[in-house]
Amino acid sequence: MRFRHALVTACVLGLSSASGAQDVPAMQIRNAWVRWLPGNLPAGGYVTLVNNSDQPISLIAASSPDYALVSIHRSRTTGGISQMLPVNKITVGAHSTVEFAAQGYHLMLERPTRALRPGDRVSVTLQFAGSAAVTASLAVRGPGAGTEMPAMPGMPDMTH
Ligand SMILES: [Cu+2]
Repeated sequence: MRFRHALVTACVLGLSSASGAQDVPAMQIRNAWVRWLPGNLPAGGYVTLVNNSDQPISLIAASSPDYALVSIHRSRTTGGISQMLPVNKITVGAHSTVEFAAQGYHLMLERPTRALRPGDRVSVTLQFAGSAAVTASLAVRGPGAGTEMPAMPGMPDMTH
């Protein structure tokens, strides 16, 4: 029993040092932005989740005062057909990072509650299991922002 108690204490200490003593939050949000599309089309939201703690942390929900509907999606391309599927959670391993991307995880932001355009900022609150919610400010960018144009290393140099 004594051994078991010691283990629990160690866990609690580990958690608090990750978020308290060093002043580093357990979960940090970086590179937060939205690809705005015209005509009230759903916008894709992208963030990088940085887990500084010793435990896995799962993103389980997202909400925003700027969109009536926010969901967590994953894009998948199978047999040349791209589709988006809702995701229940995204688990970020201890001391790991998950980067959202057009061909991967994204937030689906629908029904904006105010007129938005590139240059604005929107606010999204991310709920985590076992960790405090984090509100991030996302930069609204134009439709062409962040498109993942593959580098073409095989292209011959056309200049002579
Ligand atoms: Cu989507």
